[in-house]
Amino acid sequence: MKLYTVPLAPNPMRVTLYLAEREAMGCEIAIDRVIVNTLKGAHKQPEHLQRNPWGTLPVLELPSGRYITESLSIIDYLEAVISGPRLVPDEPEAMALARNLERVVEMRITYDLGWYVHFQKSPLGLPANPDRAAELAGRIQPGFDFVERHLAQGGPYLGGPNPGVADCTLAAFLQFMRYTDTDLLGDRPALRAWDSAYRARDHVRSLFLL
Ligand SMILES: N[C@@H](CCC(=O)N[C@@H](CS)C(=O)NCC(=O)O)C(=O)O
Repeated sequence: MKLYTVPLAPNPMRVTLYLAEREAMGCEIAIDRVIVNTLKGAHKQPEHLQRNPWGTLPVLELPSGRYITESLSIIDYLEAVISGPRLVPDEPEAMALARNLERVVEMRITYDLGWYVHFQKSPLGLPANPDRAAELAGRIQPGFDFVERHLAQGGPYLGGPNPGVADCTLAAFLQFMRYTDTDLLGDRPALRAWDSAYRARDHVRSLFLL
């Protein structure tokens, strides 16, 4: 398998964090990583577009030669094919709650947060739009409130005692937020404590550039 990826970008980073979590759990993972230089526009060149017509990253090339082009689908596939301890629980209710949490984090926070970064200070050089950035910053706040309440009920990870895909997703996008030198976390002590503790762990610390 080959993972086409790029450092810092949040969707590639959520897969990187997912793999680091599985490795830390003792899983053996044989994946070649290939950096596609988005700063030089390599993701929009024919070589990458034949892998993924959307010209985005990450992309996983399967042993069959086919490609998976959505980060969450890549994670689902890796959950299925890499043996050993997994991030998503087997028991149906726990599985549904973990998947639900990940979807809420993505739909209520990280989707808008990604666009916030681009309108605030885009690493890809997209034009800034302070009004759109402010609007998105406001839209994200209820999602952060939800996570704050959620962590106050349990923790230390978003879904309880063990790291899950929701942690990988949120941590990846908070790093992306830091690229803008702005901080949208507000007065939310549980969320801030989770953010610091998640990034400080040995097997992920070196993966965070910001
Ligand atoms: N829904 C996709 C989104 C992928 C995506 O937008 N990736 C970004 C990096 S985080 C990208 O490649 N952006 C470059 C572009 O859209 O030109 C996923 O979850 O993988």
